[in-house]
Amino acid sequence: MKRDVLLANKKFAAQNRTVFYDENVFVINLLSDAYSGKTTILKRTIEQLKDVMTFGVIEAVKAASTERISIQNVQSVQINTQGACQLDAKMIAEVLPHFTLREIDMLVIENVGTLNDPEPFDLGEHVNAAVISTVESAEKVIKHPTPFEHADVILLTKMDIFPYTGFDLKEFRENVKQINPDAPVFELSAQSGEGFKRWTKWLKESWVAQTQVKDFDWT
Ligand SMILES: Nc1nc2c(ncn2[C@@H]2O[C@H](COP(=O)(O)OP(=O)(O)OP(=O)(O)O)[C@@H](O)[C@H]2O)c(=O)[nH]1
Ligand SMILES: [Mg+2]
Repeated sequence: MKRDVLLANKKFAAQNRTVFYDENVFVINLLSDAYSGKTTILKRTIEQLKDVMTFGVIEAVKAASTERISIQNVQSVQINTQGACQLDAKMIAEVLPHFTLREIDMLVIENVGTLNDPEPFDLGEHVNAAVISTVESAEKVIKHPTPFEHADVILLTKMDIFPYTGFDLKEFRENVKQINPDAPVFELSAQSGEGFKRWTKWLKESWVAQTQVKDFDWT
């Protein structure tokens, strides 16, 4: 059963990857527990890079009543997973026709789900970003390692309140090194903007490396 689900997902993920390649869209998948700070990171990232590239957003929610993301000049679509804890590649494939993809450089997918979940489904994305905030526990990285093990990049957010939350930064850094030593880690505050210069630079470089961006102005 599980194998069938994974096989079906693989087919749609490959299909999505082909679409992203053909349309030259760079895709990032944000994964975290509820309220970690995905939407706030997404908005600040777009704000910071909007003069350099164009964005699209897929926002996954578990309930129909959730307010939609609205960012000026950004195409966005909301997916209601009807309670499902994570997006799968078919859900993404179904909404792609709602976008004018050739006008989008970077598509940001805000996933739903908890970090307790099994291995995240491949959606056809280029970058998997696991997000954790300083309101959570540094232990989570080893207690619920799957999303961190599979991450291409790890974002620790809400650094502005880190002095008050008791979050053990040293333990977090050690745990990340143990679980996924190759993943770049960015310590951010989506509220103050701390760390965003480095994070958006990394994102731009990944975009350039993985798509056919031409005449890119590095200034
Ligand atoms: N202090 C502080 N608060 C933040 C930061 N980022 C987000 N928040 C707050 O944390 C709460 C959750 O942020 P969201 O960005 O909505 O988190 P989310 O992961 O998108 O939440 P869901 O989509 O509901 O799972 C909000 O009240 C934000 O204002 C940050 O960097 N610092
Ligand atoms: Mg959100």
